[in-house]
Amino acid sequence: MKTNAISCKDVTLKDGFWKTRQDINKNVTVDAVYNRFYETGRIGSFACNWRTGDAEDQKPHYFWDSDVAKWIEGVSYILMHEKLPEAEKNIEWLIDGIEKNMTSDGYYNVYFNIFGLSKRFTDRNCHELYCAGHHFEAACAYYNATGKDRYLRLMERFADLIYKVFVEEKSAYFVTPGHPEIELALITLYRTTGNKKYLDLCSFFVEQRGNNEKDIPLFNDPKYAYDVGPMRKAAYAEGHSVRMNYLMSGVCDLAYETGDEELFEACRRVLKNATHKRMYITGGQGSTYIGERYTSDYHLPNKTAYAETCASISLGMLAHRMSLYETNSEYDDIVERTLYNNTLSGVSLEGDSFFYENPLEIRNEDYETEYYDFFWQPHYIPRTRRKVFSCSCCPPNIVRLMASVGGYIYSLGEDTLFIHQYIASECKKDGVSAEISTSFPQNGKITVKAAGVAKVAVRVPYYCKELTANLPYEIKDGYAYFDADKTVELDLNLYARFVYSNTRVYDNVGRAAVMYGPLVYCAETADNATVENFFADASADISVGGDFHGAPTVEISGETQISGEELYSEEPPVRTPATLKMIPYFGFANRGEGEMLTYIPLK
Ligand code: FUB
Ligand code: ZN
Repeated sequence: MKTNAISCKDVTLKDGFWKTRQDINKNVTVDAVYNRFYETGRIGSFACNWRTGDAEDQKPHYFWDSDVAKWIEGVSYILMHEKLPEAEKNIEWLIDGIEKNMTSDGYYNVYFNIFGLSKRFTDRNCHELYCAGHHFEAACAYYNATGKDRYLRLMERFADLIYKVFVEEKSAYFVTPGHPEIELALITLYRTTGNKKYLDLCSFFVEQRGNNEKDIPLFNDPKYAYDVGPMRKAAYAEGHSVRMNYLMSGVCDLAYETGDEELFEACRRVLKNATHKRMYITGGQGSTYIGERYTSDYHLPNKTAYAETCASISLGMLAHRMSLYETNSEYDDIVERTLYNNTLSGVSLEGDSFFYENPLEIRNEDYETEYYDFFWQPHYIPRTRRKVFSCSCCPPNIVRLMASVGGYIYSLGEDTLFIHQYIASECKKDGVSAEISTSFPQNGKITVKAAGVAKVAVRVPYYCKELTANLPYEIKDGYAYFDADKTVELDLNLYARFVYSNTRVYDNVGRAAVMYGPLVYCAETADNATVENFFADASADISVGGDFHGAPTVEISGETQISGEELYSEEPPVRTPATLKMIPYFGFANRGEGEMLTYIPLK
């Protein structure tokens, strides 16, 4: 059953786990990202006045538009609720740059406007349509927040040009974008303007992908940007993870608007492969930095996990869209897994530094090895977060995700309000109002009040073995349906548990992860003398307590096993009973460089 989205504009977060993070995003991250983008030339590039001889490190890159547009989009979601005069002034300056430099036929890209408009739309891997898409998303968000339509009108001109070049003239050197994203953005543009041309353009890009003679597969690999065949037949999560998630989000939006069940079935197949065979327990995706891509089923190495922050954010975007197309708690479980783990770990607790890659294990020795094979250098992930990256897609993605998290909580069916995520908040839309009060994920107690609907349907997460409720309910598609005339009081009865991987995940054989509700845990040397030689007793109780930035810490029991000095010995290691303290994975690497372990060896 399809339900209607309730956007973050109609939702206000109340004090709690996510409100704290939204405040950090607003008070710290927004400026931190802007300032780094200013220093690195990204902001200034919108004036399109870089010339040979100017500072090389300020020279525009062909996807800088996307970085800044994502920042504008994120700020716009905040502007839906409150004023940020300085940021709004900066956005107006950026729009001035777009307006002044947009060509008479409606083209804008900070790289091509400077380095050669004659080269526009000639290289499929130059991200022009990806950048355009991020501008469309930002322009719609800014318009929806402020009512100011200058940016939106400029982007309509750009979209009209793209339609003319790609659909009517067919004059571009390629047919579909090397980096998808524009597909989902065109649906947003269609929804915002009501212009069906943008829906048609999205449909054109989706139907043509893997289905035309002109597109040359990127890096000679048809899987890389999903050129394997018609999207309608898509069955596997292949290639570059972020590209795939954005693409399938666009496909899902298109299916939603057109009711195209065959297209949606492709989303089901791809999501199933992605999340049942190719996803880290943290919701991370893309097992290797080579191509930032999926590898093969069950190949999920811990230390070299790429698990890009953008990949988990975009996986959440896809799963949320799918949950609007059909009610199925599994989709929202995926959203929740990404949000509380691989996405949150992408930003420091203070909000000013970022992980691009999110490993599941850090061992100091890997970073201290002096010998590197000349031809094969292992890729180990930075142990601390960075302020900015040369390819800085993740930080502004954090800004917009944090600012729009309210949009993942509710949706509206015919007579039913759906609660997808347990986030303390209030919503008001079309005569319907609701309020969620909770300290989740500290515990599973949740109160829901709703008015203006007959029923309220709350997701029963996969880890809830026993749902306690003050009122009778019926379960359907993973949701508990209650009459909405009374306040619903729930307890998901959260508990800490060991979670075992499929034994085909080679790294995790003989190990287990620890979870509490949606939270994955990790052990760090900041809390433990060593994390290396601990072997957990999975039959012992896990103690839950304390508070780590709004979530509990846990302690597991087991033993340490320490050998003597010999490299080899017939003496078994000495075993000593011990405990291991673990914190939520999202908080790792906030206390300096140290070792970290997510999958714990078992006794
Ligand atoms: O290529 C643009 C963005 O940078 C992608 O979405 C990320 O994966 C990173 O490659
Ligand atoms: Zn990224």
